[in-house]
Amino acid sequence: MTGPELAEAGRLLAAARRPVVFTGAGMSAESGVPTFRDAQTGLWQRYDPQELATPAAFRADPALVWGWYEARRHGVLRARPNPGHRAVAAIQARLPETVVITQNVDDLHERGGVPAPVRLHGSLFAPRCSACARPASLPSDLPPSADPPEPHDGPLDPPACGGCGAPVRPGVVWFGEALPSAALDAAVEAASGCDLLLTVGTSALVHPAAEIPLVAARLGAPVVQVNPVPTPLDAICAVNLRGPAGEMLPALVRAAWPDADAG
Ligand code: BV8
Ligand code: ZN
Repeated sequence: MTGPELAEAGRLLAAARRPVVFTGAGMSAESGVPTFRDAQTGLWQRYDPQELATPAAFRADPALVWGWYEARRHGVLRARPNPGHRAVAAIQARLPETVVITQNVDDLHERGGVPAPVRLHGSLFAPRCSACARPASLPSDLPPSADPPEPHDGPLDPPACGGCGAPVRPGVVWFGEALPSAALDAAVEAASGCDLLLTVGTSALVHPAAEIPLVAARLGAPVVQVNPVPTPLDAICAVNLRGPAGEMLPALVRAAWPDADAG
């Protein structure tokens, strides 16, 4: 994609001082991390992610749900940030007031150069006790230097809490659970004060996260969307860049700052 859309989006980015970059699963698709909409693989094909990602599912079958998250965590360990993640880091390097807000539970923004994204839905790398919330250490797969562990594909008993002995759970926000208030407050504050919101790779169907771009639009900030397909956000966007994040974001950085290294 070249042409007017990219030029216009580049102009908006070059003019911004306090942009927000809001990301969803599509941001990590080109790193090989399946999106929520993508079909599940292996054993997990039989399960609807929205059913597995609930407190009820964990209560009913902790080993099934823990196994699913360990399979996803191993998948992320084998993944690498893509040029899209690095372009987001390049934007933040150029505009230090940039706030990156993600719905993703992978750690690819951090590995791609964004040290502290606002995490609305938690992380695969922050397990805690399901009873006393005591932080738990990650199962010692292998030392970081070694090759990532073989893909895990099946139920796995969660470790017991070192404090109270209850099952450890993944540090993610499940459906029906409240978002961490500090993260949600930081996201709403950033969206309320931004002068551009870039929404990347989200279907904007999960709430309250999906309201963040609306907050920015309601307060007059231009919204630019990167997604290969239309979403409910199309109508509020000044520009829709129809393509994959790994290609569109580096192109956008080059359009905004022709001299820039897009990361
Ligand atoms: C709550 C962590 C109450 C776990 C996740 C209002 C209206 C309707 C429903 C609700 C509402 N308010 C609340 C609800 C219920 C529910 C909800 O939103 N349901 C929806 C599904 C209808 N929300 C909740 O339950 C929330 N909690 O409301 O609690 C409460 C309040 C106070 C006190 C007590 C309780 C909690 C929601 C969080 C759930 N956890 N993740 C885990 O990961 O396992 S959500 C999870 O799904 C992800 O984090 C993400 O947010 C979402 C998936 O969405 P996307 O990231 O957008 O990904 P998706 O696959 O959908 O789309 C990918 C997109 O990328 C596509 O558009 C595709 O075209 C595009 N794409 C593909 N490839 C590329 C690409 N784009 C660019 N480049 C590419 N290469
Ligand atoms: Zn405990």
